[in-house]
Amino acid sequence: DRDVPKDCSAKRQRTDPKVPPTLPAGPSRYDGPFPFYRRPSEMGRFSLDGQRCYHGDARKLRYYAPPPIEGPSPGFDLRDGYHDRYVRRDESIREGLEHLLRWVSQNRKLLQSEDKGRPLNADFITWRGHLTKVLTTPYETQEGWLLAVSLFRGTLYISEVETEAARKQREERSELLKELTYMGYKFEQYMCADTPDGTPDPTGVVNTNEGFCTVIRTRLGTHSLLFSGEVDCTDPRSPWPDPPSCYVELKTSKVMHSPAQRRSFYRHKMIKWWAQSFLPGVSRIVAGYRGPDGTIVGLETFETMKIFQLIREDPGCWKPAVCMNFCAAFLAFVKKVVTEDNSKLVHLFAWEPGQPVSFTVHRDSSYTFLPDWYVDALST
Ligand code: 0WD
Ligand code: CA
Repeated sequence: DRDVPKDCSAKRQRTDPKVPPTLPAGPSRYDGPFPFYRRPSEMGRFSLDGQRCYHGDARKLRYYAPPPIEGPSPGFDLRDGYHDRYVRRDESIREGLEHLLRWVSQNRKLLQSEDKGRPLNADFITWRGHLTKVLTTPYETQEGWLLAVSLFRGTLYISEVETEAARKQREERSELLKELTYMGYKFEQYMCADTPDGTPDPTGVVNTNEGFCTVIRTRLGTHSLLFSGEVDCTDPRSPWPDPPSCYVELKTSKVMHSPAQRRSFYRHKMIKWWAQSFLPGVSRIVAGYRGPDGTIVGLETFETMKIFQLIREDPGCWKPAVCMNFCAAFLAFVKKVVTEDNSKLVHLFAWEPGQPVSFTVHRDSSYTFLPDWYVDALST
């Protein structure tokens, strides 16, 4: 009796093969040195046009064209055109990885590996936005996520599944929130031109079907990653002329009036901005501050690599290393769990604030997300 350790039941839980493993997500466990993250390199680009059609080129890339630095505050009216010059993408259409997979299938030669059983030289293929959610998980207190994973010919594909809560929020979005979403796109129109030396045309239509995406290759610890992300514009006069460093991310946020407001902005909003731009190596984020009347009252540029210096002074703030270490741990967890190579098999990883990451297994179900055309294309 005396030899039986007191915590044997807890220990059995952790090692019993019949109990599915989970991954803790609290920040304390991931506090440590910043992990290896290879400088992201651009492998390719594609565009989505006004009808949401794919083109394997940069036709929808726009050029950063800010107002002159000197001179009055811009006064851009972000509400202009909301009722009469707005074409909204149908958000009920779930595209999954479709456009990214089209790029991959058309650029297989660029991704070829030595390994015969593995046509693509990447451990993971996903959208950048999905990885952003993983990075911010240790500090997220509001929204959970669902990520579907399939292992197909040696590569793990990650595709987000909308949670019930997110669907409800999307369907019940208030008029105010809809207008705020539009205002973000309108800001892009005020700040971007169609040609390197052009000027913005705020009289045009805002069409959110349009987009330009960069395809990035990098490595986090032992995980090679291929992901794509939508990019707002490139700066033809950037101090770092090559992509992805020359890209600029545009954001809008409510104008701040006190140090407390700024601290809260750093703690809760900046983490998302940082994660989104750090992942693909976008070097600058330009914030447009909204006044109460919906006009821009000021601009501020953040260098992505310097954001950690802004937050370091605040002991209650998030840490970039925690975000990256958690992401590396999550990818290792996925690799350990998903070992059956089967395009129809889906492991659904689920996370809710305050909980560890867990998963469920789905065979030949509605969760299957790799399209037949893609599976066929990569099997030949
Ligand atoms: O089918 C879907 N529900 C999703 C499609 C979910 C997530 C992404 N996508 C696709 C779309 O094809 C989109 O073009 O991803 C692309 C963007 O991918 P991303 O860069 O990985 O996503 P993210 O970093 O979350 O967002 C970047 C920008 C956003 O800018 P802001 O400044 O708001 O972060 O892409 C736009 C948005 O302008 N965006 C979307 N555009 C179309 N459909 C979507 C979406 N669902 N989500 C963000
Ligand atoms: Ca943006």
